[in-house]
Amino acid sequence: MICQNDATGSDEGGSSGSFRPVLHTFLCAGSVLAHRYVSCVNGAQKVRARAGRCGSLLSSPPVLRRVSDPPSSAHVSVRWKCPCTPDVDQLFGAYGASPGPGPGPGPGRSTARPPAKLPEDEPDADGYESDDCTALGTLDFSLLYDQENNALHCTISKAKGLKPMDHNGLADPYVKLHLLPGASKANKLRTKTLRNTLNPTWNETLTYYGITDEDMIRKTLRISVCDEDKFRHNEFIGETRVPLKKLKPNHTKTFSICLEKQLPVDKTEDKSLEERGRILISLKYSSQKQGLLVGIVRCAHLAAMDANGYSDPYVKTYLKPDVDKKSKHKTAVKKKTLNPEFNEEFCYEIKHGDLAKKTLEITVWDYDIGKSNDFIGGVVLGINAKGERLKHWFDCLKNKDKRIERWHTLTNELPGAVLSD
Ligand SMILES: [Ca+2]
Ligand SMILES: [Ca+2]
Ligand SMILES: [Ca+2]
Repeated sequence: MICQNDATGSDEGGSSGSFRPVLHTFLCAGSVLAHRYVSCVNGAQKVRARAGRCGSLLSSPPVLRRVSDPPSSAHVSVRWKCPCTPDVDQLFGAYGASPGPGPGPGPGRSTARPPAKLPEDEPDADGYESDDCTALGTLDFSLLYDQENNALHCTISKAKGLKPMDHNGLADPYVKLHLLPGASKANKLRTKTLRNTLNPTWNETLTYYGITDEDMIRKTLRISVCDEDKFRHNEFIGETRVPLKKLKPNHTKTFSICLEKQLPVDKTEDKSLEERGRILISLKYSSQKQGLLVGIVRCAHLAAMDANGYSDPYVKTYLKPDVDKKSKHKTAVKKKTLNPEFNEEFCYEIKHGDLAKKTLEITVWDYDIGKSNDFIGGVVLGINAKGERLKHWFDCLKNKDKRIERWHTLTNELPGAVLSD
């Protein structure tokens, strides 16, 4: 059967037939997801063809926009509703963690215009409930999720009345942050140490980059205060935990809490997939180049794979299935860093209609001299992926010639991947 997608053809010409190969493929595979995808794309194509001078509106369907985004001039008063939106919502709603807008409320979703008078610095009502309050001390901090830049800013202000940990009746406190669940090394940030005090003032902001809306629903920030010791192990003083779903996007929340004893690690934590850091990937299907442009922008908080506490990261990409073994691309190696910037882009020449069947596999490695390189982590984008990974792939397929950049979590395992360098 030959159903070639006419790559150079205009949108008007036979748009209803242009996706038949994809439809055929997926119907054969019995994939409901794919069927929805195809009907969605077809629908969007038809509308685009009919749209005439409204084309600019349609080139960025609102399904891609966060509701909290400030309206651009093209979106001032018209909220164009893609006929496929219900399908898209249904598709992604199944994964429960879609950051995209849609009907109905959902966790991590903000309103288009937040109420004008939200209290900016409302102390956490849950504070001061613990019996350990007087024993371990209190901690003041504030958290801000910057949704647009995928950053979680944690400002550690001060502690008061910390438990004495040293012979001189004082302590040398610092604050440690962990994102749970996650690999400890890749997720750990800390303040400086302040010497000989039980009432330290840090006023230090620690930032996690590459935080997604999915993280904000799923993750908990663990904040612990420790005493630094020169000649023995540092000692734990107390901690607190903040489920990130308690935070509203783009809204600073101030906490004043009593430190608690070390809380047992949640047994329900999924240990099978360990987090190894974050990667910022851009995708664009270029109709001019007839190919998928994969941008490896940068990584953040990578796991350390060398004895010096760093890695020498580089990134490899494959577009699978890779029958000709020609799909491998590699970035340059960045020496001794856990936050490398790559800014490299690879082009996979492929017809748009064939792309839906493919899977993009991205792995991050630590380059080592004299032995085989260490696998740091990876991520797979495709129609069989879930959550943000599926949504990114889907948005790329649906929006030709639009560069879409998203953060993804790297994990220590890839489904079905053969990990060899
Ligand atoms: Ca000490
Ligand atoms: Ca190594
Ligand atoms: Ca190395």
